[in-house]
Amino acid sequence: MTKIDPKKIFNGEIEFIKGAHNLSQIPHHHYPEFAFIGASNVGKSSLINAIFSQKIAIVSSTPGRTQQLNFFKINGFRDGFVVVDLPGYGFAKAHNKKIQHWQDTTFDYLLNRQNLKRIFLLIDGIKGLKNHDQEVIEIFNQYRVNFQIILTKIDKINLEAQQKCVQEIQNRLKIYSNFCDKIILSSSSKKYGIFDIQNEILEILRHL
Ligand SMILES: Nc1nc2c(ncn2[C@@H]2O[C@H](COP(=O)(O)OP(=O)(O)O)[C@@H](O)[C@H]2O)c(=O)[nH]1
Ligand SMILES: [Mg+2]
Repeated sequence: MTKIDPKKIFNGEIEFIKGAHNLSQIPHHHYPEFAFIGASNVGKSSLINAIFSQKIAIVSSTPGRTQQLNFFKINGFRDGFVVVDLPGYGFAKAHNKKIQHWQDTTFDYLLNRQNLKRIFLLIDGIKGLKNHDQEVIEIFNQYRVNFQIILTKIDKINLEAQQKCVQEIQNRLKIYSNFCDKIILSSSSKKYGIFDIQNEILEILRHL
């Protein structure tokens, strides 16, 4: 069992490795990876900032870097691990060639990456599971890729609505064998669920 210091990991040094526009630009390395994906505006940048102490998504939201796959190296665990901030989806249809291109690149990455240890799929707690989320889940299912759902912005909905949202997602997704049914409820603004996500990452690292 590897000894891990969460403080060192989640408050430690972060290094921007690369922004990839296509598959050939994706870095080759052996570090374990954790990817974050969700519709645009779901709260991805805010959540990543909350988990990793305000350093990552500043870079990701720099103009020109939002539509690429951003790779960040986190030190403090063996020789490090990598967080991947993926472009947001949810545009009406990928009518635009550029959007289609980075969506293809994103899925090529997600479906084929050997060292990808967990995909966190963010769902807006206010809106619930939308068709575009379901479409992403269908693709994961088709390729037998595991994912874990994080509900965001739960500070905006009451407990009853939170439970209803979780129940609804669980009912709709129980047919999928690759669905990790532990749904994490989170709020970046109120710092809910941040420890749960950090623990999820630590558990995976611990068992590598
Ligand atoms: N109430 C609330 N609003 C949030 C939360 N996280 C993000 N937001 C808001 O949602 C909007 C989109 O957030 P952002 O992190 O940029 O989303 P991204 O497009 O997925 O990266 C912003 O106006 C944020 O202030 C949250 O936990 N609670
Ligand atoms: Mg963002």
